[in-house]
Amino acid sequence: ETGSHTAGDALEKKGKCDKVDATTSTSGSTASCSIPTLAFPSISTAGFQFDLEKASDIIVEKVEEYMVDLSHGSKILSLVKTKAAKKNIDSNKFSTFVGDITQLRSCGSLICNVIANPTNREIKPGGGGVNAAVFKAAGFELEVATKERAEKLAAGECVVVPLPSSSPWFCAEGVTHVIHVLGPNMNPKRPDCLKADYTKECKILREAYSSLFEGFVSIVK
Ligand code: AR6
Repeated sequence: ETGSHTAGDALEKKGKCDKVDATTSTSGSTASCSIPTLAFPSISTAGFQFDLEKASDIIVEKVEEYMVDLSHGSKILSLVKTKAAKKNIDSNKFSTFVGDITQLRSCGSLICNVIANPTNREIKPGGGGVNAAVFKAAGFELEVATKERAEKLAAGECVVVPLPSSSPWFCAEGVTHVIHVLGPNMNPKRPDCLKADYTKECKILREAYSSLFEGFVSIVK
């Protein structure tokens, strides 16, 4: 009963899914058990154009801090995997997976009931990437549940939103919670770009992962 077993099964099936990154923290669960499990993508590294080397350092640092298993995939995931191996992070507890984060169970045989969503400041649907996919999969129920808890996020913050059981995503994939998290933006075409001030941005990305993992811990408790 290990996370790496789960990740291995999933990796064999990845060809059926779209090739997008989804880093998953398995917390030691397998596809057949109900221990809360968090799936999170690499925050800020696509729409928000964060530097991959710096982002992968921060993911590994935060994963090590919060102890979670890494496997393989795209550039960001292979950077994370290599760096995690150098730090001897327990691969039974944290894995990476390449596939659509909204179809982890149906496409990857991964049970992840908590999904992290790198969102925008207004926590609104659309914009592309994970945020667009998550709001589409979860339906209007997620929009309503989100508005009840938060209107806006500052960079580095997150909000935990229980997903109503009436949501199609709850039924199809067993997702019970979404954690919206706002990462730092390095994309000049998006609002609030800090123009490659990486000292400040790295601090905010660290805060984003810390608040994400704290949010997950609050669900587990
Ligand atoms: N499943 C798994 N991983 C994905 C998926 C998916 N369906 N789609 C993208 N990725 P991004 P950001 C990977 O852009 O950089 C939105 O417009 C992607 O390859 O979702 O934090 C929001 O509204 C990358 O590794 O998030 C915000 O305005 C990672 O997920 C903004 O983009 C994160 O990419 C947030 O940008």
